[in-house]
Amino acid sequence: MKKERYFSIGSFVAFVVFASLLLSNISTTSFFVQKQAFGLENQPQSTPFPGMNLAKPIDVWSKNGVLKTTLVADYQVGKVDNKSITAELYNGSLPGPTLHVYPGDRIELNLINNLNDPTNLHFHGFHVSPANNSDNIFLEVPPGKTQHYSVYIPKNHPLGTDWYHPHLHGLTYAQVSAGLSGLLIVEGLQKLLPKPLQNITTHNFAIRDFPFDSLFTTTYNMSNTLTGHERLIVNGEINPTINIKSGETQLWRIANIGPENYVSVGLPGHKFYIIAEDGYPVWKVRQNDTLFLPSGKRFDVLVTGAGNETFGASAATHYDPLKVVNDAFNDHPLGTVIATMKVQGNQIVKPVSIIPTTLNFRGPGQGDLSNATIAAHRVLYFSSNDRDWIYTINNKTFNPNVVNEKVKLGTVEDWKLVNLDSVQSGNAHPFHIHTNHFQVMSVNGKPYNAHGLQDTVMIPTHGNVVIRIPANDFVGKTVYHCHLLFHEDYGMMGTVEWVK
Ligand SMILES: [Cu+2]
Repeated sequence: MKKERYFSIGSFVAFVVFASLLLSNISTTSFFVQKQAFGLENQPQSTPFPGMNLAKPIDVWSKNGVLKTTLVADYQVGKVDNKSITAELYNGSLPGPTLHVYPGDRIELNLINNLNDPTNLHFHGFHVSPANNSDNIFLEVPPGKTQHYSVYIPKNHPLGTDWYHPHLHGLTYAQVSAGLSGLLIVEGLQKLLPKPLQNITTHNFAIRDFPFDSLFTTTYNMSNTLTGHERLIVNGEINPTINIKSGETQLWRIANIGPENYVSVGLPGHKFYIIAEDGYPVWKVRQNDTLFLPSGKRFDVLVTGAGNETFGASAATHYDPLKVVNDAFNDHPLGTVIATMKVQGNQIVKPVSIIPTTLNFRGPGQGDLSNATIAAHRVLYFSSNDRDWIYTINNKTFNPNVVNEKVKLGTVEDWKLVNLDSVQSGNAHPFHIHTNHFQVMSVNGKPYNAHGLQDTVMIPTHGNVVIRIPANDFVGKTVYHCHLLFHEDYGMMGTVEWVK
């Protein structure tokens, strides 16, 4: 049954890289063909897949300090490209409902499992207890059962964009791929901005690949990008339109909530001002032309609609594509349009010239860890055997019954993450750890100028990253892992216990 095993992931990745290189030369043509195939010649307009009958996410807000809600994980049959697909969705929408909370709130959530397999829930980016029925990924919710989650969010919780998804070892890849993920926003980031920016319009960009070909769920192949069936979607749509006025500044929340794909995005003629990374406000605002998002990554950015002078148009409305650009990695052809910004040039807003350079945010712990006292140094070696599908950390596959690393509460540690995979393998591993955000100290031995803390970082192929992790506030056992969820399911995960 598993003849696809001969098609190793290494060679698959190599092929994708090769195919992407080819496609990068013909991106204009391929996009045109794509537009024709989807009947999108009269861009821009937001377009679900032809025949797709999946609902769009609704927004759920906390009230009086409590977010009370129910997530039902269930199958949903839909049609995409005239092919029937079976998605796995929360509450029937793709992505799942967008949950909004404030620091100090409590989440009271019922997860109803209507799937045929066990599942559970992880609150990615949350600085909360990993124990009991909080952000506990060791919980297993059997088919037909309901699990109640109570999550107490600290008053000084970081602000920004997080997300939720199943995290049951062995099934995470398949379940997230099939559609189970959604945004989880800790509100209040705008209040850190200068007054005129505190009520700006916000837009969410929940980016992921869809649909996931069921063939690949059963063969566990790396990706179905090769079928040409998979598309980058934003909030369940292909190429939605974002309205902005010339000179208007907006807050964009960009998140990669897919299971494994990389995406690098750019908005030609515009800058991204990063005010939060991985749901944590930066201490220094960084100005970027592009954003690189491996699976799990989030950026909260300020974007200002450029005036007509940038484009030489006369007081006209113009369209600027948010598109896949050449950066570290990409699984989609260069130039693929993710969303279209419609700039209304005839309604010029007086530009706000006060994009801040720093943010005043006091989160858990001490913030910038550059001068922290280091209590321990650890080294983790990441290694892939693509032929036999064995993915290890320190030569071991995941074992939920052991504790790999014990970290004392209140201390700060340096972890050197080493990727032993060859450059030819194409295996870069996005590292993610639960409960505490970390600071990147160096990449391949070069000091890294961190602008804030993060919870997801790429370990380059045949390279290394040193991260500095503070153990704040919570005790309990949780995990760190590669966020290519395929690698995670096949072993590239370890346990960490935060201890008193
Ligand atoms: Cu990996």
